[in-house]
Amino acid sequence: MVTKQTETAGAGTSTLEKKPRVFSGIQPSGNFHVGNYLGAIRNWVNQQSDFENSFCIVDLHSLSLATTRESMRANIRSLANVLVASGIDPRQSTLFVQSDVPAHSELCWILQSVTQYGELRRMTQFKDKGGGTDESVSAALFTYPVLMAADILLYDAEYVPVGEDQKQHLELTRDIAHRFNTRYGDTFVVPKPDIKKEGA
Ligand code: LTN
Repeated sequence: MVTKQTETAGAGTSTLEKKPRVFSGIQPSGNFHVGNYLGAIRNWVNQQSDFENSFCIVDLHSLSLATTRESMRANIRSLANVLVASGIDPRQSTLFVQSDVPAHSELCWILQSVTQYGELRRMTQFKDKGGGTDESVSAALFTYPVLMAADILLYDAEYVPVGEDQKQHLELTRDIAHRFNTRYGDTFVVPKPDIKKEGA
């Protein structure tokens, strides 16, 4: 696991701790269960003091499957409640809703220009949800992994806690970051997955 970096400033009168940045995303899909807690949230809570954390309720991702305005609103609110009740401390970490920050959508568009059609078509989660066979799935389901890349790259995150199911998306994020940096100059931190065995 990652160790903290400690920087000593000046003549040693003040010590500035520079913690690695971590970005975590969770969908307000309305089916929060104990598995989410054991697999992800518990770890998020436990490593709050070791990292500079952003916890994001990714409502724009949830729009990729049909929903209603009422359930979206209710799900965002109840997920925020669950996260705070589980021990995510807004004084220590940043907890926010994705759609409140327009830069996620903006960067998503820009990153689409360095993402290949074939890369997205090969995503197993896209195929599992009917992509490639069901012509009526949303285009957002197709570009979903690019929005996820935007989430992560926007915050210079070094680590992203992910389950096995999101490993392929994180690989793509790394490829996109690397391709952008090669084409336009060093811009994005290339993030690493933080995969926990326990609860996976
Ligand atoms: N795709 C993820 C949710 C998610 C995410 C992210 C996770 C959206 N953006 C950025 C980590 C980092 C999921 O369904 N679990």
